[in-house]
Amino acid sequence: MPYTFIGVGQCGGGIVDAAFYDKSMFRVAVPIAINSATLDLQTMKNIKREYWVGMSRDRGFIDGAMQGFEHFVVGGYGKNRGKAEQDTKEHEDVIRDMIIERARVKGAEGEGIGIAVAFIVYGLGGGTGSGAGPVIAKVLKEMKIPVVAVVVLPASHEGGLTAKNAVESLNRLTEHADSIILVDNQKLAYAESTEALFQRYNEYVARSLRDIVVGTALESVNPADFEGYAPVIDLKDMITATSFRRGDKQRPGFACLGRASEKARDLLHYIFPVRGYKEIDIISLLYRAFMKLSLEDVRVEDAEKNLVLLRLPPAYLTKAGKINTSMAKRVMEERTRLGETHFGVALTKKNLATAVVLLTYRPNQLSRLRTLSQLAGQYEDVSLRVLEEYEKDFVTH
Ligand SMILES: Nc1nc2c(ncn2[C@@H]2O[C@H](COP(=O)(O)OP(=O)(O)OP(=O)(O)O)[C@@H](O)[C@H]2O)c(=O)[nH]1
Ligand SMILES: [Mg+2]
Repeated sequence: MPYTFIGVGQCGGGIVDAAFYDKSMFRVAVPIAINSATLDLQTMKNIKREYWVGMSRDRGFIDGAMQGFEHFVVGGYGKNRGKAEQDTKEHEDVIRDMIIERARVKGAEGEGIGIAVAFIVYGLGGGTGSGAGPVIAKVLKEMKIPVVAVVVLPASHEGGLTAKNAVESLNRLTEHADSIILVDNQKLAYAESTEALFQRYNEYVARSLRDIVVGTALESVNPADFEGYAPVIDLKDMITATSFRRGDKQRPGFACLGRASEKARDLLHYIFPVRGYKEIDIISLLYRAFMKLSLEDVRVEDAEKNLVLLRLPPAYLTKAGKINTSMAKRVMEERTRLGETHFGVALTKKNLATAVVLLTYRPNQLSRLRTLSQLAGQYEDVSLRVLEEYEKDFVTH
């Protein structure tokens, strides 16, 4: 099985659960939901018990199938990041074996561990995810598995402890992840009921990730079959687009994502499929994705690098003029400071044209990281290391 999606804690579990709503995800990836509270695991709709890993305060990691699971996995860490980190470190070997076991059972035999890329997903502000997440990223890296971290920034109003957890967790994660994709709860801060919006936000993030993973793995184009400009990209491109390499040093970039979609046929034509593919303005689709970035206070044109994956019904690539992919590429190229755009087209069987963009920044460009670092500093004497050290790390000798 090429990929694994590891959701840690309530937030991480929620996003991974939403990603596996589409069953085709199970064909390309193994889900793993790690949590210290059975109740949270039970709220998931698509990730069944066989994919659960419990965290018990006195027994470490426990397989979802174990007798008495509910009895041992209770309570959570209640925002105690340090304790969750410590417990994970103590039982590192167990979680490593569980990951290997799960990926191997589901994957092709004899292919080693068989994980081409691991996604680790969690909320930075809590205890379980923010404590265990970076340790699990380290375990994955030690197995030479590329790690894409999808992590959720707390909103500023969530307070000092939450910001401190986020800063400490990011400090550690930066050492191990290849790329860091930020989802910012500040985007929901002005809404009346944040909790109710979590699910919709999780679905938005999940759809974007799914487009990239399913689009590149299961529905990639064969450029020779199409008239239009339809380059193929894969998850390696995604990691290149969301990390920085200078000399022999590699550092995770800090990326955000955006997604927009549009019906490819209107309802009448869909019911009587004669012709009916309407023209899609791909540029406005891109602009709509830019309007819905997962991070507050960023400018599209400040991104160092970017990536876009368009998913289109095949008809759009055969009939000339339906979609101008070269123009879309130019729009992206005009919005990267390093002049590095990764542009890909994939197919979909759905009645939808979608654009997913990833925009990658250096940490110093992101005011949200500075705000959280300040908030954390007011709570305790901590700061976000990457804001001081990231650029230094890149000075070549
Ligand atoms: N976007 C989003 N954010 C969430 C969700 N659930 C929690 N959060 C945010 O994530 C942070 C808390 O993380 P949780 O995932 O609840 O904590 P945990 O990892 O379960 O850790 P514990 O403290 O042990 O419960 C807070 O900043 C919340 O705002 C969710 O479903 N979606
Ligand atoms: Mg929890």
